[in-house]
Amino acid sequence: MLVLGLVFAAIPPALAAHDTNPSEPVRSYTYRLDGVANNAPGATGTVRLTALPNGKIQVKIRAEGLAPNLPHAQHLHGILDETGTRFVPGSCPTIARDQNGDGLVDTLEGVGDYGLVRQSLTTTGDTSPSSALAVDRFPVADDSGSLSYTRTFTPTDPMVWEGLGALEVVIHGVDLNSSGGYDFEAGVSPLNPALPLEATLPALCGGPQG
Ligand SMILES: [Cu+2]
Repeated sequence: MLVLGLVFAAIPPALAAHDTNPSEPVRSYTYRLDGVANNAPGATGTVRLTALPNGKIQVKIRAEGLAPNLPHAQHLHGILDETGTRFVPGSCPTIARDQNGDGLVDTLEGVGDYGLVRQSLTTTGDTSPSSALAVDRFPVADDSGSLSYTRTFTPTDPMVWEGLGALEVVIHGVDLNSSGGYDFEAGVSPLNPALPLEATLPALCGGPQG
């Protein structure tokens, strides 16, 4: 009895709910990724998010027009409802969110639209929000600014699996002055002054409401 209890306790509620319906279809969401406001003109892409029956999530991204040969932090962002137990559909910020008048929408200025980081789309290792700025574990765009990414992982929180269709995909990193690197000419990141604004600026965004 004790062993059985432990086994069941280990199954995320989202999965346990599906025990009576083994034919539950795989949920999949495909979005276009568009440049955030005026941050990254010419950047574009697509993403496919899939909630697998085993509680894992598969993310497939193809993007182009990004800063070449530079790492691009990328995340699933989400807005929780007032109960804090489920995600409500997010959206992508427009230039109307530019509060400091610099002509850009930085990561924090967009947070009201897409919410906080819920999952870090790293290439290896941890995918939790604590890896949000793990720049050495994010995909690097190639010579022509293209990026492709596929990873299947167990989400940090079962809520992410359950609410996958409400989350936004955000890809960061813009080389504003085409210097070939992320530099401090445009200032520091609002997330961490040790990082340039360019490194965390949202470049592409896509989700259930654009
Ligand atoms: Cu992000």
